[in-house]
Amino acid sequence: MKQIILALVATLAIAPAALAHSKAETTTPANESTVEKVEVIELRFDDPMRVTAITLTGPDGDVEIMRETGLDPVTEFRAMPSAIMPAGVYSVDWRGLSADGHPMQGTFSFTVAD
Ligand SMILES: [Cu+2]
Repeated sequence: MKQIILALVATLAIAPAALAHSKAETTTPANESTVEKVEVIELRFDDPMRVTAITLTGPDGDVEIMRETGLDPVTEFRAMPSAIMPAGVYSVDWRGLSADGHPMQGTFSFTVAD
């Protein structure tokens, strides 16, 4: 029994190395960009990502966003701000599970112009 467990542990330890974890390739708005307004927030991944949490923080604190993408792994995640976003600097923080099972997180920021 102990040998079986050790073999299983070895398999689990090696398997993720064969697959690279997914990462965010590009976002909308683009990182460090300045935009007139924000109609959609998109994250594009090189491999499917299950986005488990996402927050949008602006000059007045957290902005509520509505997910269009559910909890399925996707290469393109979409959400919409639920209110007009006043001018200022915003950041998006997300967490997710990569296709290889690794927990991932990322952040990007942009400016909404006056
Ligand atoms: Cu990984």
